[in-house]
Amino acid sequence: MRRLSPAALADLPAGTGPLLPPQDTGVGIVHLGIGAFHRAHQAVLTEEAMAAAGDASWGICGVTQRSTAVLDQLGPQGGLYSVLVRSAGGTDVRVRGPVRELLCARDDPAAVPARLADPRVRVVTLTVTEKGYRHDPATRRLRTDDEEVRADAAGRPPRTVVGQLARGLQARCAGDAGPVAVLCCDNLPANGEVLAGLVADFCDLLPAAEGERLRSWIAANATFPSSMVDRIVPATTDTDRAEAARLLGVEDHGAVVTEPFRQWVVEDSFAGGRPAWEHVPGVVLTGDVEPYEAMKLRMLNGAHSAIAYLGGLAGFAHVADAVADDDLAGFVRRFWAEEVVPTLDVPGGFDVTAYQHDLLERFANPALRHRTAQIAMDGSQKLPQRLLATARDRLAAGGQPRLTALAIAGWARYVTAGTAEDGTPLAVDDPLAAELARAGGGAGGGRAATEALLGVRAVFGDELPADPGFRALVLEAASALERGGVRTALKEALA
Ligand code: CS2
Repeated sequence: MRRLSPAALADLPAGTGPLLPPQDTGVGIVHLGIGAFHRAHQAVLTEEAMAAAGDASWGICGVTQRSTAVLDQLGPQGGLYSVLVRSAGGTDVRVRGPVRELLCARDDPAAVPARLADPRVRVVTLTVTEKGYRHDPATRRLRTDDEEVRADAAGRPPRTVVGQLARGLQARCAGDAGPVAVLCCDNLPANGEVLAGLVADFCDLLPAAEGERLRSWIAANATFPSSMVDRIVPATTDTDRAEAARLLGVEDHGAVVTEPFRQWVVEDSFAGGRPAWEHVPGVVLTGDVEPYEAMKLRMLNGAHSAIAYLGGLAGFAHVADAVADDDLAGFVRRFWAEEVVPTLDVPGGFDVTAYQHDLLERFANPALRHRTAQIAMDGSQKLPQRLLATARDRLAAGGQPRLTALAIAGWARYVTAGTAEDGTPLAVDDPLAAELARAGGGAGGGRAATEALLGVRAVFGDELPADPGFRALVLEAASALERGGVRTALKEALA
């Protein structure tokens, strides 16, 4: 079968082509971390904004950090790829064309700061996952003892994300390339502010005068808006690519799969202008993203992680199957209503009851095939903002966050037990895997392993594990998991 390419666009089925002629689209955005999530979320919404406003100057130069897979997928296709939007009712497909250039940072590290210094580039977006920032999840500061960070600060062409940004901003300063906004789109609370802090931490590693010059250029010329991003995007499989080919009549190596829902709440603070996202359904431009961020991270992502660990241990490979289980669905409903919602400062006019109902429906989407193992990845980087923040706030308010504690104990068991309850091996894919194994790996996933993991400061910090109430709840849940597995622990926690 013929492969998707600019030349093949003329033969696509009606209504499935890009909204703008790709060849007329100029690059105004550099995106760091061009994986499936970016292609199904910001890239789509940006293409729609360009089409709505008739402004084709916000095309995207996509940077992949290490993997050349995206280059192999999209390069020969002239940056084109299709988005399959799946629901119980069927699949909608459309080829998207906002990605105009591709770069691999590993193969050409000097090219990234150079690209960031183009005056036509006015927005830099990022989806590099939590671990990509090389920060300490508990303190949210740059790990300035990280060898790669130090090597970047010493002056080599940068290989870390924060190094790339800092060197790119330095190159903009040197070339007088004008103001720019750096827009973090990862699942971290106050993500813009945190990223600005990481760049400032990097400046501290530079020779004093150089660091100072960059800091003052940034203060005058760069903004770091926060944003909350939401769209479920499971990893693409061969079956998905086969479906894309069937629907389009061409082979697409870069296809991505997602759900109908999409949301992007963006702090409207763009030093160098921005795409007209206000025209796009699903985008909210606001002065304060924080309430939305906390809500989404604690509700959606918190429940996702709970389902990944407890569901994964109980042998559920997919989210939709896990929430079809009455005990797990009951757990999720009560986790939200009794423990998460009371910690939220719900945005004005927002219906948090409807939100819970809709979230459970999204999780139950039978067509998405979202793997629990995919969500389980990098738990050390996800736990603080998804589960620990809820536990901390509930305890401070005098509550007993038993269900949150069970999810945390589920994580500890998942990363130390070796196998699920049916004997299937559980892989631990986490930047702190070695440290987690050192701390609790020999203990077979039981209460002792959980107790040992509470000492991992990068995840738990100092205060929470010292709180006797927190320890008691987590260890009680760990004992229940050890005694009778997920089923028993759920029943006890819900009793
Ligand atoms: C998921 C998220 O993999 C994960 O950790 O919880 O990717 C989730 O699907 C998105 O944040 C939804 O917006």
